[in-house]
Amino acid sequence: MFYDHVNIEVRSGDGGNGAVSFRREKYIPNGGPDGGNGGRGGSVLIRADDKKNTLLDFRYKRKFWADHGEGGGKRNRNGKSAEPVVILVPPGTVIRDLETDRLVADLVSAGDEVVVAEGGTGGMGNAFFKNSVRQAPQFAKAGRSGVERRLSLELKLLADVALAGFPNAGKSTLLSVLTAATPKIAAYPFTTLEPQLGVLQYDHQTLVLADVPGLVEGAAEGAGMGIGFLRHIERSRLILHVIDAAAMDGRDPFEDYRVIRRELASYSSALSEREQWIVLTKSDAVDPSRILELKSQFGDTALLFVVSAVTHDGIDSLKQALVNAVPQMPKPALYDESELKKVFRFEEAPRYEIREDDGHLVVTGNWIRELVQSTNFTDRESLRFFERQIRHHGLYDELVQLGIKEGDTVYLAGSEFEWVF
Ligand SMILES: Nc1nc2c(ncn2[C@@H]2O[C@H](COP(=O)(O)OP(=O)(O)OP(=O)(O)O)[C@@H](O)[C@H]2O)c(=O)[nH]1
Ligand SMILES: [Mg+2]
Repeated sequence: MFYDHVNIEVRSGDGGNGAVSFRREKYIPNGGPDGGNGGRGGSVLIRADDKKNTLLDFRYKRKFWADHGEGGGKRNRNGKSAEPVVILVPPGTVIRDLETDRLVADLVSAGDEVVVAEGGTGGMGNAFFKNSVRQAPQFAKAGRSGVERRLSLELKLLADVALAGFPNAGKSTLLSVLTAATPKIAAYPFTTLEPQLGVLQYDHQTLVLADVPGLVEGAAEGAGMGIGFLRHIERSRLILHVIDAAAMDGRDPFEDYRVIRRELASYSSALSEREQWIVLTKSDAVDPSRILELKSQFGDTALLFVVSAVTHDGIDSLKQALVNAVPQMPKPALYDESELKKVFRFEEAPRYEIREDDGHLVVTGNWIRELVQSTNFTDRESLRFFERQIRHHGLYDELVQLGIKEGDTVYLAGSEFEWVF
C-alpha cells in the first residue's frame, strides 16, 4: 500500500527543574546559593527529506516523544538539554492540527521544516534568585511542561500534470513514453496501484507528471480503487484525460470522458475547474476514420491530442504543447495562502482547570503544576509568591466562588492542601 495519509501524536519534553542548593566548603560556614538551572526539554520537528517518497515509515510508529531536560545540580551545574526529535517526511507533506483542523505547514521543498511541539524551558536554580536583599533563596523554578499534539500528515505529490482515465486506458504507457519513468504496464485493469511520478524533459524545460490508478464510475463511492489517491492530483496545474481510442471492449470514449469528469467533480469542485486536456491514445490500433469520428464527437470540449505510445505518433507535439503551456498555468492553491503566511500558533492549553471530585475541588493543568513544583512551602518568601500568583491569575476568586471555606481540602496538581487563606 502507498502510505499517503496518517495521524500521529507528538510530545515535547518538559524542561528540567532548577535546583535549590547552597555552597558547602570547608571554613566557609554559610556559602551562597549554587543551585543550577534545568535543561530544556526536547522539541519535536518535522522536516521534508528527498529520500522519502511515502509516509510508510508511520505504518507502525505513530508516537514521537522527546526526552525531558535534565534537572539543575549543585555547584551551579546546569542540567543538560534534551535532543530534538526530527521526523522525516516526503516533500509535499501537508500538516494539520487535528484538534482545530488548522493548517500547520506545507513542507514543499526538501529541507523545509517546522517545530510542531516546542520543548519546555528549564527552570532557574536558586542561584538565579539571589539579589542584594535575598541572600539565600530557598526556592527554584520548575521546568515548563512540554506539549502534546495530534497531527494529520497528508502527502500530496508535487506534479505539474496528472494523467487521469479509466483502468487499462494506457496512462502508464503514456507516462513511460513522455518521461523516463518505467511504470508497470499490463493488459488488465488496475495495473497501477499507487501514484507514480515521471519527469518530462523537452525543449530545455522540465515538468513533473503523475500517473495515478484508474478511475471507474462510482469511484467516489469507493468503487475500484476509490478516489482517495486524487489528493495527488490536487496540486497539478493540468489534468490530462487519457482515453482509449481503440476501446476494444465496446466502450464509448466520450461517455468515458464524462464519467471521469464526474468522479473528479465529486472529489472536489476545485478539481473540476482545473484546466483539462484530452489525449486519445492507442491511435495505432484503430482506423483513421474512427479517429475522425471521435474528433467530431468531442468537438471543442477541450484541447485534444491523438497519440500512439506504440508508434510514438503525436507524442512530440504533445510534449511541445505541454512545455509551452503548463509553465504558464497557475499553481492551484490547496488552501487559503494567507493561512500559511501567518506563523502558525497552536492554541494554548488553559492555565488550569477546576473540577469537583468526591466533594473536593481539584485543580489541574501545566501552570498550577509548575507553580506547585516551584514553591518551597516551608519558605515564607516562596509561599508569598505562590499566594500572589494564585490571586493574580484568578484561581483564588474562582475557588471562593465555588464555595471553598477555611479548613477545606483542595487538590492542586495532585498535592493536597488545606485552605487557610
Ligand atoms: N496498441 C496500443 N496499445 C497500447 C497503447 N498504450 C497502451 N497500450 C496497451 O494497453 C494496455 C494497458 O496499458 P497501461 O499503460 O497499463 O494502462 P493504464 O491506464 O496504466 O492501466 P491501469 O494502470 O490498470 O489503470 C497495455 O496492454 C498496453 O500495452 C498504444 O498506444 N497502442
Ligand atoms: Mg497504469
